[in-house]
Amino acid sequence: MHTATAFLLPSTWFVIFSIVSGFECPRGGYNNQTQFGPGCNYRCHCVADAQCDNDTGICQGGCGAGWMGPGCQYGDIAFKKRAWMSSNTGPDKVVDGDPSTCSQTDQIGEKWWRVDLNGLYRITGLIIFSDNPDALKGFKVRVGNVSSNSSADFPSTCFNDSSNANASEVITVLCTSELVGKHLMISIMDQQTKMKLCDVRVYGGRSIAYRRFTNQSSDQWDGVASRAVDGGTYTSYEYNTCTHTIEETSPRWMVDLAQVYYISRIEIFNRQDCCEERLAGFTISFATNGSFVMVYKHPHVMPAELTDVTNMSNDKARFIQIELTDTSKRTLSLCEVFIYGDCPDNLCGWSCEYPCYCAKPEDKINKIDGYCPTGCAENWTGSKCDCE
Ligand SMILES: [Ca+2]
Repeated sequence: MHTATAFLLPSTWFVIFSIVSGFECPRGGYNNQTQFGPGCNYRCHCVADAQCDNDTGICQGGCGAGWMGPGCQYGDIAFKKRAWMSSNTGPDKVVDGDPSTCSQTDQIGEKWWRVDLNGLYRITGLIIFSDNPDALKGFKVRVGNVSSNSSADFPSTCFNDSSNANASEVITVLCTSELVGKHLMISIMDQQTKMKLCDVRVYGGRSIAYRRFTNQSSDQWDGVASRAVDGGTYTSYEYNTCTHTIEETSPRWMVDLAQVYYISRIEIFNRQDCCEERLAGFTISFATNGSFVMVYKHPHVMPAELTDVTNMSNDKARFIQIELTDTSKRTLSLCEVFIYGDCPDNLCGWSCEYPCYCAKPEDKINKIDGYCPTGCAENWTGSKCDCE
């Protein structure tokens, strides 16, 4: 008995305490953000920064702009991207993160709405908000690689609503297979129907770096490594949310995600009050436990305020390092690093801590709860497909 008690981690006690007392996670991170979950180390993403459910992250008033999915923990890769529509009635209203603003096509010919994701993404699913679901009867979701108004340029089909079985004001669409592309189109052919869309959010992986353990090669001007995962995205150094090393050879910053994840996307916020050029040519390296392997090198030009890296040459990591590898002495400064990914195949949970064997593991978009939309793999049962 004594041994078992000794192995209970402090975070376990914390969870037990929360359940018994109805304890609500304190605000934390930069600017006292709302938090929840194991160890209160997850950030709520509710409309108006409302407090989410302490255990699940669910937001009563819905997910805030740019967020979606279980516990509002998944980033929306369509948010504020450039969009077009077959009748020009405000395609941007569909990617403004506000389900109360809608856009409708006219009734002639093929009706479509499309978005340029501005990068190559793996597309697994999306959520469509429409206040008139009948206006989506028979919709198709397709993915392509070129910017075009012709559905023929969207050769990969994510979903085909042939039966209109999904009629609802909020439709979760799971692609029949994982697709890779830069552009997404939603269209209907029914001549009698106008197409109306209020919001389209495309799954871009779950936010996994917030308040994780960080380290860097040196500190200067109080710019400690943890400032890059504190949730603060201000890009002026005076707001105390950017990191800063000394000027040195190969300055580097590292985060430990505490678990191996599939990594789909990394957003890096660069300093704007001065010195933007310092981040030019940065590299990203991944390690699962041993040595780092470089998966991305930024071209040697001044990075924008926000760099969205999606085309990495490897996809699994527990440790992620950002480094300036030139031979000259340089200073590394990062204002925030958002890392998006999900648990490896057949693992689910907040920390990927339990097995979940779905019929099609690549289709899984809710690895937090462990729900298998395609049913369980052979020989596995249970609501989470975790019983052999
Ligand atoms: Ca920050």
